[in-house]
Amino acid sequence: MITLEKAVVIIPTYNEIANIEKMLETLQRLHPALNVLIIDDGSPDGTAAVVKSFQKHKANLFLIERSGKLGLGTAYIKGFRWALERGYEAVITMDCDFSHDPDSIPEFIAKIGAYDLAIGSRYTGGIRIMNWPMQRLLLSYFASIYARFITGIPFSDSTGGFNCYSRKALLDLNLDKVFSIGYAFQIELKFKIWSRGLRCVEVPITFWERTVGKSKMSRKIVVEAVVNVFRLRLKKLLGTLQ
Ligand SMILES: Nc1nc2c(ncn2[C@@H]2O[C@H](COP(=O)(O)OP(=O)(O)O)[C@@H](O)[C@H]2O)c(=O)[nH]1
Ligand SMILES: [Mg+2]
Repeated sequence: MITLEKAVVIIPTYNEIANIEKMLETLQRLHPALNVLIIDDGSPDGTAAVVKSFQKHKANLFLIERSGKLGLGTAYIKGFRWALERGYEAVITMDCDFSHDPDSIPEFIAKIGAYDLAIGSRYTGGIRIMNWPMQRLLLSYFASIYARFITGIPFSDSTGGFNCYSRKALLDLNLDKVFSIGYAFQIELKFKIWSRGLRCVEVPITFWERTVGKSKMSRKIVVEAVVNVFRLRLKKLLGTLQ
């Protein structure tokens, strides 16, 4: 059983001033022993400054600052390397906007050991997404179906961002070869871990649309996902998936 001291939650942030303080307070209240790493991409709204002031009274809160908005995928890669260097056994990925319920974190960590990847799924046994516009829901739902159809990945929610990786999964992955920059990153990692024969499990979650701040979803991110799902399939067929 992995303890919270051996786990870290990585939260990428871009302009999350409306959420960051509440998120840090919530994590401290619910799971004080859990390590927290914020990866901020130079948010013009001062998100990083809030993290720094919080660091004065939370020793296990860490911050990596990057110079500009470089994408969710590259932020996580940076965080994964950081976590591996420090010997953590479980790494949780979570958004800063309370779409993912921090209460569920221990449930994810408890799966690691028996599994190498715990996937938060909004679509097992029904759809559990609150307050998303129908358009966005359909986009996400069909993105998962599309990824499953093209790549054969057996998960009901391949685009979700609330996941937990074992140290072994991150070591097995060739982090240098991850090519997705935006949200396609979520599909790429799940596909690669599953393709390597590592043990994966889906954990049912409820997703709540953010109540404050803005989504960073863009057309560019969608196009990247459509193209990269094909690239994954092709690389596997050609035997060049790394
Ligand atoms: N560091 C970093 N964080 C990002 C970037 N894009 C999005 N995020 C963060 O990733 C999480 C998910 O993004 P969000 O805008 O909520 O996307 P949505 O939930 O898909 O609408 C949030 O915590 C964002 O602040 C980025 O380019 N860099
Ligand atoms: Mg969000």
